Amino acid sequence: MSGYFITFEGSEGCGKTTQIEALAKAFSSMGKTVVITREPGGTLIGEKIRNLLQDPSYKNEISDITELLLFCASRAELIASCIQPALDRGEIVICDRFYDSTYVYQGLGRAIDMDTVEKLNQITVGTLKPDLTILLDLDTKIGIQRAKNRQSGELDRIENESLAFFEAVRNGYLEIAKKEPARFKVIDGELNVATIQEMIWETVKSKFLN
Ligand code: Z5A
Repeated sequence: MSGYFITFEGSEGCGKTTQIEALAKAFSSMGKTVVITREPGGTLIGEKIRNLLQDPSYKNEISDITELLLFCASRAELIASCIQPALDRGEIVICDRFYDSTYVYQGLGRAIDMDTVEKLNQITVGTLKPDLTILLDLDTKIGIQRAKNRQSGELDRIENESLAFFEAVRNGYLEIAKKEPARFKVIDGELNVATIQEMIWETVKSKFLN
C-alpha cells in the first residue's frame, strides 16, 4: 500500500510551517501515521546542506549551478532515506517544499535554463510526484516582513535576495499551479490561520478521505 505525499509551497513567510503542523495534528488525531519533513534538510546530510545554503556569510561563494546541485542533492537523500520508505509503509508524508521550489527559485529566480533544471529534477526524483500541493500565495512584501519579524530582523542568504527575485518566484508558482490544477490547491496566505487550516482540511478530505 502506498501512502499519500503532500507538499507545501509558497514564498518566504507564507505560513507553511504553521499549516503543516496543524494538518499533521489533524491526521494524527484520526490515528494516521504522519511524517513531516522539509527541504532543504530532513536528513543528516540534508541539514548540513541546508546550513551551507542558508549561511549569509556565503552570499558570494555559491554559484547558481552549485546552488541548484545542492538543493537536488538534499532532495535525493531525503527521497531515498525518508520519503519513499514512508510512502512504501503506507504513511502520510508532508514535506515543506519540494521540486516546485527548484523550478521557481533556481529556474526563475536565478534564471537557470529550464531544461537543465528539468533534467536534474528527473535524475533526482524519478517518477515520484506529490499527490497534493498546497500553495500559500502571499504578497511578497508581507512575506518578507513576516520573516523579518520572526528572526529579529536577520535574513538568511536566500532571504536577502531582491524584491524582483521574490516576485518572479511568486508569479512562477501561480503559473505552475495553473498548469497543474489537479495537483495544486492555491490558498490566499493573507487569510487568518484558522480559515486556511479549514480550507486545507476540506481539500485533504475531498481528495483522500472520502
Ligand atoms: N529553496 C530553493 O531556493 N530551492 C529549492 O529547491 C528549495 C528551497 C527546496 C528554505 O527556507 C529556502 O530555500 C527558501 C527557498 C529555498 N528560501 N527563501 N526565501 P526556509 O525553509 O528557512 O524558509 P521558508 O520555506 O521560506 O519558510 P519560512 O520562512 O520558514 O516560512 P513559512 O514556514 O512559510 O511560514 P511560518 O513559519 O509558518 O510563518 C511565518 C510567520 O508568519 C510566523 O511568525 C507565523 O506565526 C506567521 N503567520 C503564519 N501564518 C499566518 C497567517 N495566516 N496570518 C498572519 N501571520 C501568519
